[in-house]
Amino acid sequence: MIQTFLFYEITNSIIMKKIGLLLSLLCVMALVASGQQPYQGNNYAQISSQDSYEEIITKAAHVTPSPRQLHWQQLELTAFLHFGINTFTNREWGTGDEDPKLFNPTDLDAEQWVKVLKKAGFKQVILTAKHHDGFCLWPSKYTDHSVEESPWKNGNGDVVKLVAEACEKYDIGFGVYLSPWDRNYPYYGNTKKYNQYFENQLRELLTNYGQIDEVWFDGANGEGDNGKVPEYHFDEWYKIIRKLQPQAVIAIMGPDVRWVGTETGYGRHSEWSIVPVGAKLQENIAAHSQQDLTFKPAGDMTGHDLGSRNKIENATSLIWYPAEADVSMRPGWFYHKEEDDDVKSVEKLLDIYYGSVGRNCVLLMNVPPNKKGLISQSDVDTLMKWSKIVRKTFKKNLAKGASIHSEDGVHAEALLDGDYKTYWTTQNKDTSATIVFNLKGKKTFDVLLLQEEIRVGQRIEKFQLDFWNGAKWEKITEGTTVGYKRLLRFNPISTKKVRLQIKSSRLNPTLAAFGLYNRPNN
Ligand code: FUL
Repeated sequence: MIQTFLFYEITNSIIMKKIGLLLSLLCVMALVASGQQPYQGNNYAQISSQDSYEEIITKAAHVTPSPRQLHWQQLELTAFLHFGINTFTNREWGTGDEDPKLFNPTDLDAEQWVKVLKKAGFKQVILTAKHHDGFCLWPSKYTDHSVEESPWKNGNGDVVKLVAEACEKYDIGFGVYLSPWDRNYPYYGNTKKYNQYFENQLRELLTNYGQIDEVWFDGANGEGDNGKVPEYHFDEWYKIIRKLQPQAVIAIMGPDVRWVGTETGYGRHSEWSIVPVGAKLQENIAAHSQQDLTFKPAGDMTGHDLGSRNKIENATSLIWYPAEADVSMRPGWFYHKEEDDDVKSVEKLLDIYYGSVGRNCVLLMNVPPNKKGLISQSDVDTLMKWSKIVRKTFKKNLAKGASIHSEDGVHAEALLDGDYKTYWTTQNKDTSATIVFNLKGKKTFDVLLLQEEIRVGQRIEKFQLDFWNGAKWEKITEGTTVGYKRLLRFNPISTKKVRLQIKSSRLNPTLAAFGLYNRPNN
């Protein structure tokens, strides 16, 4: 009986597994048949010397984000938490010889950090697990320069763990900042020893703290005591991350997310996510194309123009490499009491929001906890006021319910359905288009929102919004790139009819969303 039961159990579980497998196969087949294959992305294009100018532009129009880049882009708002030994020494860049005993937050509450940030609209947080001073916020087995040597919780505390757990509890993403520059490690100038040390610490972070969604490698760098800078084995580091946390994006000195180029929180007016790959990266990319990009960081990403036609026409290959705009809400990255009165104003933070999220970037805003181990109440108040205004502004799309006319356009209803996965596009060869919105009565608005469907590509190069003044069309505003999201502000307009002209696009344009909004007065 037992045997029969066991046999039954085993065959049953095998059958169940087979049924499960069959069902998933059927699902994939159904998706493929319906044209909805699981999204893969195509984030690299090789350009051959035979390609004509038009062919290069068409190739650029087909470069798209990898699934991890797409997920990251859709977060829009991520928060930086600069916290560490500098918080206690009142420095920005620690020297590495500070006494770990100085690290002693009296009321550290990682749940307060995460709750506040989530409430303010952030979808992910990145903690400075190790800054340039080499002081580890987790009890690393490989150094004494860590929380383990501090009086905090008698050396039994682990800030990385507390933040990781809080992120899981409140369901937001978690990332780690790990500075390649380490001013404490005694053999920093020794390439072999240092890479071994760094990789050991990277592995600790990627294995002991659940899911990691972003790994941030800072570009700031300096010499060790012997006057040498070790050669960083980036390829090895990337491999470790891809193996242990394949969903994580690698930012700044990494292949998935680029630094916008300033620490002001603003993107460019024309912010392209498709950029040429520097010649140095060439061999590596060619070898890894479409599999798992592990290439050396791109060269200078701080220029004024990174992805215009001028830039790509001479490129040898192109990649999807979107921008992250980092900025601190305080003058410094770490908390300093004397800066309490210089916290950025709500108006400034709003301007930064429009200048980053509204310019095809992800905003990475730094909110540094204080010496107590809490986000100061006045910072909390500023963040709450800021996020309330953002929420209020985008609560009601005043274009909703409009009747839409777009010659040669398909799926115009997708522009207003609030679903990013559906999109309007054109069928003809002409890459320009006009869309007219007959609003549901007269509306007053002062913000335009546009979103391209980046799973298809980033293509729009020039657009203009007009309104009907009762007798003729008049220009409200204009712009160049759109990308994942473009927001433009202008003086309030009251009208019953608007027109969006797409004047130039690299191929058929797409739009997943069109919105008109009215900013609240306070
Ligand atoms: C810079 C660092 O040197 C700053 O201290 C800070 O961490 C900032 C985000 O990146 O390169």
